Amino acid sequence: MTGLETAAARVLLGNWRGSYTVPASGLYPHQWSWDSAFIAIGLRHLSPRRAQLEMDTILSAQWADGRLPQIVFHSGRDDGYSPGATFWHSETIPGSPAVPTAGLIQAPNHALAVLMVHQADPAESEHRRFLERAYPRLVRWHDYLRTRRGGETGLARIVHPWESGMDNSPYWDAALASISETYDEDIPRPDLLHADAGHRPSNTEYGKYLYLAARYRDHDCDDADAGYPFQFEDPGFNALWARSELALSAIAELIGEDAERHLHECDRITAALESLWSPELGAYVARDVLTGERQPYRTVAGLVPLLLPELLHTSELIAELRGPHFRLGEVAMVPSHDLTAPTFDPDRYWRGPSWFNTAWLVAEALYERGHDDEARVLSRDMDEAALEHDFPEYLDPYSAEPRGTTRFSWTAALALDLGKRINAPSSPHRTPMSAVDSITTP
Ligand code: 9WN
Repeated sequence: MTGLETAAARVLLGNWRGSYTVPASGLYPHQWSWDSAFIAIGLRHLSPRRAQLEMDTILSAQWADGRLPQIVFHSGRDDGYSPGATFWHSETIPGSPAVPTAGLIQAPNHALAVLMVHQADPAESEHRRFLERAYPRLVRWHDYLRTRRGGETGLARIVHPWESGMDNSPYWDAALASISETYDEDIPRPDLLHADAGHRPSNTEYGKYLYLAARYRDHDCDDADAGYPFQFEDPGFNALWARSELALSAIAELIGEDAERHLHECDRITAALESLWSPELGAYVARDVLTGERQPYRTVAGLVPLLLPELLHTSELIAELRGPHFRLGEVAMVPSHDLTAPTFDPDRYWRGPSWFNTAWLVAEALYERGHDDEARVLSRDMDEAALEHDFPEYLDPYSAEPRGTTRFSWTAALALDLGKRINAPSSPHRTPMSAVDSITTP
C-alpha cells in the first residue's frame, strides 16, 4: 500500500462504527447521508463488504415516503452535535423509521455510490444480492424527489440550506436575509469546540437554519407547509439526481429491471437544468422558487452538471473552471465560490474554501470527458493536502492550508479513490481486507 492508502485507511477505520462511518469523530458523530455515499466510494477499495454495509445502513433509514434522511442518529443521543436526535424527535413524526433521524434530506448521490461499490467486486455483490436490495429503495428515494419535491420546471427543490450539502453558500443569502424570524431559543454551537469560528457559518446563519428546521419539523416534515419560506432549485443537487438516474439505469440493466425509464429521467432532469443556466454569468445557478430569481453567483455547485453526458453548456463550464473565477491548476483543488466575487472568503465553509468531495466530482467529470491531465492535477492536489494536513475537511484555495476539522472521512475516501483510479490506473483495483486489518487505528 502507498503512504496515502495506509493513512486514508487509518482514518476510515478510525471513523468506522460497525455498520457505518462518521464524517469526523468529534464534529460530526453520526451518519450523514451524502457523506456515506462518498465514503463508500473510497471504502470499496479497502473492503467492498464494508462499503456495501455503509450503503445498506443509510438505505435502511429510509422514511415511508421514500426520503433518505440527512442524518441518522444510531446512538439515539445527541452526542455533542446540534441539532441532534432530541431536536428532531423523529419518533413522533408519522412515516419515520425505527432509528432516530433528521427530517431533512441531502443531495442524491446514493445510486452513483451503489453502482461504484458493486463494480469494485461484482461477484461479492451478486453473492450478497446487494443491487437487488438497494434498487427498490433507490427507486423510492428518487420517486420522493420527483413527487414530493418536484415543481413546474421538473427539478427537485430543497427546503433548507443543509439539504444542498453546501450550507452557507452565497446562493442562500438573499432568501435568508428576507426571513425576519430566527430561532427563539439558545443557539447551541458545539461545532465551535472542534473548528475555528472563522471557518464555520455565523450565529446569524445558525439562527435561520434552526428556525427553518424547527418549522419543517413542526409540520411533520410533510412538504405541505404552503408558506414555507425557503425553497430552492440547486444545480448541484439536481445534477447529482440526474447522474444517479444514469447509475440507476446501469443497476436496472444488471438485475433485469427497466433501464430505459431511468435513462429518460436522466435526460428529462438534464434538460430541466437549463432553466438554471445564467447567460449573464455563463454558469448554472440556484433559483429561488418563491421569487423566481436566479441567484447571481458562481459556485462549485454550478459546475457539478459537468457530470451529465448530454449537458448543453459543457464547453462554457470547462472554460469557466479554467478561467479567473475558479483557476483550475493554479489554486488548490476547486474553490467553492468565485475567487473574484466580493462574497468570496477563503476560510469560511462553503463561501470560498476548496472541498474534497466537489474536487472529486469535477475530477470525475473531467476524466470521463477525456481531460485526464487536469483530473490528475486535482487528484494530486487532493493527495498532497490530505497527507500533509491529516485529511482536512477543506482548504484555503490560495495557501492550501487546512480549514475546518481533520481526519475527515470523505477526504480520505475520495483521495484514495482518485489515487487508485486516476493517478495510478495500473495499480490493483482494490486492496485485500487482510492488508487493511493489519493497520492499527491510533
Ligand atoms: C450539516 C457532514 C456534513 C456535510 C455537509 C457539511 C456539514 C453539517 C454541519 O457537514 O454540514 O449537515 O453541521 O455543518 O456542510 O456537506 O454533509 O460532513
